[in-house]
Amino acid sequence: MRKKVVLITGANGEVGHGLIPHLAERGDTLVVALDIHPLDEPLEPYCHEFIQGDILDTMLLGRLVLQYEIHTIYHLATILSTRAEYNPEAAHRVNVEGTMNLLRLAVEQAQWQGRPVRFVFPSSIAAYGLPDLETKQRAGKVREDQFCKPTTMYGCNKIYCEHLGRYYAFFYKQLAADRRPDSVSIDFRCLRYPGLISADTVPAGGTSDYGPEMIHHAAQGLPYACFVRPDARLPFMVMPDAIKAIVALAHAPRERLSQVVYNVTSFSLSAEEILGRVQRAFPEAEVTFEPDTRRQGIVDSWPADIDDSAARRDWGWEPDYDVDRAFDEYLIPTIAARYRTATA
Ligand code: AKB
Repeated sequence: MRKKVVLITGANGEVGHGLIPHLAERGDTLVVALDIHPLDEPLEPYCHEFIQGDILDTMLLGRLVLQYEIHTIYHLATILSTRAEYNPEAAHRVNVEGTMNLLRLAVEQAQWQGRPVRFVFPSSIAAYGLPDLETKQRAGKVREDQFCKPTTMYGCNKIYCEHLGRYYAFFYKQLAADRRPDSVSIDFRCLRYPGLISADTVPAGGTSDYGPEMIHHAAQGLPYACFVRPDARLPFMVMPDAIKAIVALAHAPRERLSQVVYNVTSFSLSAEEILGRVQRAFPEAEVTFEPDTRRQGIVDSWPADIDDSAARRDWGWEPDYDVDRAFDEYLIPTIAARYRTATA
């Protein structure tokens, strides 16, 4: 008998670090984790199996299917926005072809199992592309269907994969002779994250990274040159809420979901406002603003805030952390303790 499992790709990334312990501790599922990099040791006890490998390796994915009955996939593996600009074609391979491989695996699994396989996909505010700063300032909270003209390879990949998920869920091989209207497919669910900030990990290769980097540098007593202007504004969310959101969407009753893609957010802050909060906690913090016009351009094309009312209405989304609680009860104490322990 093949074991029933949840598959998590990109398991060693920031979201994986929060999601794996959370799912394992729920106790109702076995986690199989996949990442191109080795898994950090503290995550090992939470995984039924860790496989080091590439989502582009179709042989490896084929072996997985032989071994396990996968009922849910959290497809977290991705190359983030800044890194993707250095090698857009490689990013396309991982972000799009990798996602296609997993969608195909999910459809095959669903057909074998005779029931839909849940496919949970984190998209991002990078899926948006606002034409200029003035529009960004005027736009306010942006809905899922507005300004979807991304300027980055990562953003293009994300929005295309949102559409691919919808295609695989509802229209896959729609002209095949043996396709019946009730044929089993995937249950694709997607959320658009804002910039994420974790107390436990530092992101790599993103463009919203100045937020977490500023806090982590200050807590270690390291100088930080912020690569955006003080007035650069993005929506953010702390990692416990990111985990809460993805798990809540994954478990929401199917009949409650009126759309495929949902915005989720917690608070919106400018870089200067982040610095204010950092300086209150770490008065010695040495932060300068040295905007990189090209990375700044990407931030300027992303919305200052997003409208998550559909997620609130359909599946009861509500963040636990507003900006005060995020900094005062989660980020500052956890990050400060982390580096105190590291230097003790
Ligand atoms: C990035 O900056 O690339 C990510 C994102 C906003 O999706 N953090």
